[in-house]
Amino acid sequence: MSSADELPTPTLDSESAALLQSISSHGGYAYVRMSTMAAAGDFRAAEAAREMAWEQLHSGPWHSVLPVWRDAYSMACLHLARLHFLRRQYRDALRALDMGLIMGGSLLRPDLDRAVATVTAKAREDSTQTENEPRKLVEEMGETEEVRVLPARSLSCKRVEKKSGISMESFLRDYMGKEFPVIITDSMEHWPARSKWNNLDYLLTVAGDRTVPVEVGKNYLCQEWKQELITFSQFLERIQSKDSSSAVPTYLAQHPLFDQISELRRDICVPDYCFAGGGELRPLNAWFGPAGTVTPLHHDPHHNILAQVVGRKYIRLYPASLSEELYPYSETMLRNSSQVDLDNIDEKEFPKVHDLEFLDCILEEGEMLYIPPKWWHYVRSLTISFSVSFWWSNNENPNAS
Ligand SMILES: O=C(O)CCC(=O)C(=O)O
Repeated sequence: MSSADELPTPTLDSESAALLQSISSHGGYAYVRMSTMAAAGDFRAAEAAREMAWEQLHSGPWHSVLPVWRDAYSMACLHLARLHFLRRQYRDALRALDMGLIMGGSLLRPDLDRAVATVTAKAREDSTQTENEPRKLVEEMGETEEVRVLPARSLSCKRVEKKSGISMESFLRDYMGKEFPVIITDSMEHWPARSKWNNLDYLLTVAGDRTVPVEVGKNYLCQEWKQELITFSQFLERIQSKDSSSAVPTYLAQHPLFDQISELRRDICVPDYCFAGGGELRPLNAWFGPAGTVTPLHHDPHHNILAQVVGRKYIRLYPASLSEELYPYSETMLRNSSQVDLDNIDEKEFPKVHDLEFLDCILEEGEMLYIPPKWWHYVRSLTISFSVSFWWSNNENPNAS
């Protein structure tokens, strides 16, 4: 075996003894035994160790899981990935590494990231290149049929203003300072993502074998809604299939995809506007799905720039001052969501909603929408759509969550 067959894991090598000791002190003797055998090359033991850590992660509410078990989970994923890599099972290796990145702790994250880069490079080296015409994710878009399925009164009130060439000064004074929405039309031309993300082959090459969490169902307020872990290529297949705009879309929503897949992160640029006011940038989120995904009416505590990279979306906004009339849920977890289903308003139960004034828009490819903190927003994709949200907190209120 040459060193080229090995996945380097320097953090694991230096932290392993201390981590195993800590796991022992929390009663994880069986895990320690399996993990030690895995480190010596025992594949079954690696699977067993990962299973044991997985059980610990699911033994109670997520916030009460001991951090040491998250690191134990990453450790087992690294062992498994290493053994898959030796057998040239690159997809399996990537799956194990992604599970470690998504579910594991922070201690071994540098090793997981490094291993992803090594496995990806090796897999590409081994695969044969084809030079066909690039396949587009979204074809040329005209007026789409989905415009007909917009909520009642859509596009009948005031539209969000579209502006080009907004200076930082004007953004601060006229929009962020006044907490008023605006669409910026010309700030994304230089993003590599603008040309790359509509190319199916590019997406498959950089991310096809990576595992990502997706949401399946009408939206997160519905009972039948669930989350799944699938590969990016399975996800792309699903969103392209003819019935993808049916009642159960698959949505890669509010996921920090760019922390996980660095090649996609390199395709985007943080808009300068996000640094206006000296606040702190939050993790960037991806919103990628077929036509017909709906993010129901809700608000967030942060400033937000929602950048539309591929496809188009309908967005409706109500100011924070109308919260009372939008019937927020009373449960703590859902207090930022409205009970009103804009696609099917129950006027008897929610009589105040119908006549409320709102702002709305169709956010086109290459445009960015500024959504001020606490503004209610409803979002529906009209085509296959890939957006990125940039949240940042105010200087005065960095801990808002
Ligand atoms: O694009 C979406 O579906 C929702 C985006 C959103 O809610 C946000 O950026 O806060």
